[in-house]
Amino acid sequence: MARILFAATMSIAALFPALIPAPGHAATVQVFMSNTRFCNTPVCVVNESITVTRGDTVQWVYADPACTALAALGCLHTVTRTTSPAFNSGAMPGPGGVGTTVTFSRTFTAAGTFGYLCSVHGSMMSASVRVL
Ligand SMILES: [Cu+2]
Repeated sequence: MARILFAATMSIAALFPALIPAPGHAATVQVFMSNTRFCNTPVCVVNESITVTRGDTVQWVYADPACTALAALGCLHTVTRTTSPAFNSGAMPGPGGVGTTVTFSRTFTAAGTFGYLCSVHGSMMSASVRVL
């Protein structure tokens, strides 16, 4: 019975590799939001995409010290993808002062490259998550 179960599991893994979770521990990988960009370091200069492993969680961190809670529209951001797998942080206001962060997280379970943008700033503030 165990042999049959093992063989069946292996066949499913061979046919549908994207459905089988990657081995190892899932990680949380941060993407930072500042200067109307998404990037991999706390202070953004240009948009940067990120590569993660299936099962990992991406946590967007909005900690731009130039934006405070009552800042102008330019400090409002979203993390938005409208096609599958869709996700939307909703409006993320300014972090409310240095030392306070606003975050949004999503776990990626399927392989692929998933573009997203800030719905306030459009393509100027856009990047992608590549899931291996
Ligand atoms: Cu934005």
